[in-house]
Amino acid sequence: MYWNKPMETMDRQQMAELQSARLIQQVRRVYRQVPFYRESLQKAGLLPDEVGSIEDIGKLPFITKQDMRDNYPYGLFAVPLAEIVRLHASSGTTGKHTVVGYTSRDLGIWSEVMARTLTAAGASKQSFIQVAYGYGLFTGGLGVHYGAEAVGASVIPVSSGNTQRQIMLMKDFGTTLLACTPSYALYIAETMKEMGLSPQDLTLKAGVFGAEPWSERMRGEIEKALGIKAFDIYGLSEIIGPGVASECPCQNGLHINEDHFYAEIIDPVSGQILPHGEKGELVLTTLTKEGMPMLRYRTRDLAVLDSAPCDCGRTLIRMSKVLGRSDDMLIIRGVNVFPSQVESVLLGLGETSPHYQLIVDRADNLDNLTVLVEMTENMFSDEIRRLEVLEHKIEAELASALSVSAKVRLVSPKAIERSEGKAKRVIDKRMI
Ligand code: DLL
Repeated sequence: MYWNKPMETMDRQQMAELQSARLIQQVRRVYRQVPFYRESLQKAGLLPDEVGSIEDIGKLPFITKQDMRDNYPYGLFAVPLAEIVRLHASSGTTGKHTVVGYTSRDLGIWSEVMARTLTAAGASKQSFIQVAYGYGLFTGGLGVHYGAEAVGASVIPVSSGNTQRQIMLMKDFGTTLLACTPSYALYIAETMKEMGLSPQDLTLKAGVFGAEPWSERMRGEIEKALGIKAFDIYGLSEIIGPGVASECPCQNGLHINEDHFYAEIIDPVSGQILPHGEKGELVLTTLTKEGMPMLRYRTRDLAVLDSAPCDCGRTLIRMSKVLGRSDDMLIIRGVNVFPSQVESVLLGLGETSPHYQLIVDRADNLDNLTVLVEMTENMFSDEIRRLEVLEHKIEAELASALSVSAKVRLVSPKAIERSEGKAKRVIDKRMI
């Protein structure tokens, strides 16, 4: 059940020593090779030699997505371009893509951490792994692909989309592990039902889902609809792609591959490091990456760290599920609203389908929030009166959870556009 037992179960003291040695090396290297880091350390009045252990990490300045944009495309690379063997990019909602580059050693590390991720979800040489994350500049497809090959599983590189064919392949090829976004997993389950197939018609055992936030309730829905165990996997292109952290069978937090990625939680406003157990913004440092090292990257993802031992035997610290973003937060009539809060309310009530979308509009300088919620097939034939009662009930729950009023509109099944990648949860018309 481990891919790399010595690393995954390393004594904490030994891990700190390994991290210290790697950080010292990384800081010296970027100071020499990357003008951006040299300048930012100089601005902070810090010499590379003043970082003598992992405890000193707080002395280093942060790096942000804006810094990546400012250095587009190759300004943050720490090796000659001839050493770069792969480029990926993530699409931003604003402006340019952020570009990341890997050396061949970086690709080896990526395969290693993805092999750990897949092994923790039960994968082995016997597995058939269907990769339904998008292939291309997005890191999901190729990230899982190389990890699955490292494990020695049979990889089915189908990419996202063409859902009926996905299901046919799962059935005919005997897929045992599915990799895609959680929203696409639900869509696949729905399509399966329409095709008259049940989980018993397939050989699926597990799924590794990530790239977007999802709740415990949504996990329950996916596990039930597909008859599998659903594992949360976390990562971001800036750091490596998927493979930064992933769940073990205890499903109680995601183990961070700390020998390669050092995690801190900070207060998003003051930038102060917060103790384990407190919620804040996750900051990640790559300890081994050569192509584009990241020192204290502000992910904008909100999470909690937990260093208590885990029943699975891994000593790697765990991060909670991503609890929101410090920036995708919507401000509606002055109140901070996270789409994940709406999801918890809907799934908590359990009377509708889990598909929803927030629409924010502005009329007469006043923000209006409308939440579209899809009905299930059964509800569709219900009388209007009962549906109105349900709309009001959801509105009341939302008002108390969000501290801002929202109009709820039940829409027919499938009315909300499905995504084969990350779900689009918010349409903010105020921007236009
Ligand atoms: O989404 C990498 C990935 C691919 C992770 C496949 C897992 C599976 P980006 O496109 O750069 O990379 O987006 C990174 O997605 O900062 C989070 O906000 C969000 N995210 C990723 N995984 C999770 C997760 C990939 N498990 C951004 N839960 C991150 C919640 C996630 N949010």
